[in-house]
Amino acid sequence: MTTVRVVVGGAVFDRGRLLAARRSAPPELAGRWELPGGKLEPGESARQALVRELREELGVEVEPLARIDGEWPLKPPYVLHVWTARLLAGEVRPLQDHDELRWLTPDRVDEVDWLEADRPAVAAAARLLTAG
Ligand code: 523
Repeated sequence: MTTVRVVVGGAVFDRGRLLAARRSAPPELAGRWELPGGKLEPGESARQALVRELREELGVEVEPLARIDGEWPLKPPYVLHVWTARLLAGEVRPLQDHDELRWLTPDRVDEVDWLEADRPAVAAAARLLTAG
């Protein structure tokens, strides 16, 4: 039996918008958009992993807020969990893994080509933003 391993993605909010990040690698994912994040390291909580990944990839500090209900399959043994997060400090820059970043208002989240696994969480995040 294989235990699932968690990849955490951040639905990062700032001033009523959601952050979308375009992957630059690997080739099969390049050009697709995601909620930025990555794999949990041993001993790390999802919140800790999210803070670390967004610091490394985007150069910002975030505060994880709450998990969005659900778990979405990735390449086994990985599954995607998504947390909402608030931008605390810094300006997002594509330091690693991404070549473009975009802040989307909730009515415009469908304008980018999200990775399949991210779509339900993106829709939920947009509903949260719309509800204010
Ligand atoms: N996804 C995905 N959506 C999403 C993320 C953060 C990741 O579908 N929002 C997928 C993409 C990869 C796998 O999850 O197939 C691992 O994500 P990755 O490469 O961002 O994780 P890292 O950065 O921890 O990976 P390593 O560079 O391998 O350590």
